[in-house]
Amino acid sequence: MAVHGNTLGEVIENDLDAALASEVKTGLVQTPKRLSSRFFYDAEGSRIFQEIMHCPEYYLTRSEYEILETYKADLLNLFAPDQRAFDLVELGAGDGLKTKILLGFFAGQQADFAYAPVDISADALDGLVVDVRKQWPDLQLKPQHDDYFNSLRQLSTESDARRVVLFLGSNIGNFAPDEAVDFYSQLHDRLLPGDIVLTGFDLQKNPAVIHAAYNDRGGLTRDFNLNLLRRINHDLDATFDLDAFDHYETYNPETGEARSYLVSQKPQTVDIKTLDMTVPFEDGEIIHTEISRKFTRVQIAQLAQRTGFSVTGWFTDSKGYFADVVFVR
Ligand code: AVJ
Repeated sequence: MAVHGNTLGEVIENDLDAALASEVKTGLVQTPKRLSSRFFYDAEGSRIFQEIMHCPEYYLTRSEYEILETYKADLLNLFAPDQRAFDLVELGAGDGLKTKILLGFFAGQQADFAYAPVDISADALDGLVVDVRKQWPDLQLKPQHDDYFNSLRQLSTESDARRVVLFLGSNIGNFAPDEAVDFYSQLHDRLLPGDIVLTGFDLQKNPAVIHAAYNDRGGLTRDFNLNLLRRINHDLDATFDLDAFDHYETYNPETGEARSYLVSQKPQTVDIKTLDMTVPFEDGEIIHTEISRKFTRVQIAQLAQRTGFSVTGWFTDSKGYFADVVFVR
């Protein structure tokens, strides 16, 4: 990993490029074809996601914003009942819009904490760092450009500070059920007794409300999904015709899974020049790109129990759409 003449940031960037190449190489020869949603977040993808968070159908952000605003004092009491120092590690921080509610309140209460945002998007992370430095110049800031699993390995248990891990925004919804169990098990291994994980879970509700959130009339979710093809064109010198694919969304209320697909609008072939690959598509053929899982209260309690955590706080918005849940190691 010690590559001379490269900054750490560039090395990680190259790892992520290599990861996209291997995802395309394996995902587009499978049946059905698939590409992981973790590759949505280049600069343009992060920008479109910020627009989604403001769109009328995407209730998740507003629900969680309400929860954090309403319960920020209760959360601080859970994180630092004894005024002890804590490290606030945020996985998938993005633009940190919601977290800033907590940062502002905690700073105002003179809480003794450092903020360590982690994100796979360098652009989102850079923006967040500039912003936080400007608003709270005295706040200790330890940004990390990485994916969730790598960042877990970096979770330091060297200092006496309690670790509080934030995993907000229903990012957990992108995991398959066994991946979620694996993720919390790994967190359990890395943390010490008394450490905390605060997770934002989108709850199962009227299926029409959920379906609309991923099929907005303004077409933002469509642009977000199609941006993955634009990114592959750009990063891997490919020839996807963005007008020849469309966005398709399903929500299955029996499984709690919203699924996003890209659908080929005609028989066509796409060249991926960097990988020396030609990919054929039939008319109507799909690429599966994302799962956004919705949870029941029972599933959340079981997830905690199976991975060795106790649930010590449970906060929901006034509509009961979303829950921010406190797990203690
Ligand atoms: C950022 C993963 C929480 O699944 O709701 C938004 C991403 N996808 N619209 C979600 C997303 C389509 C979002 N997460």
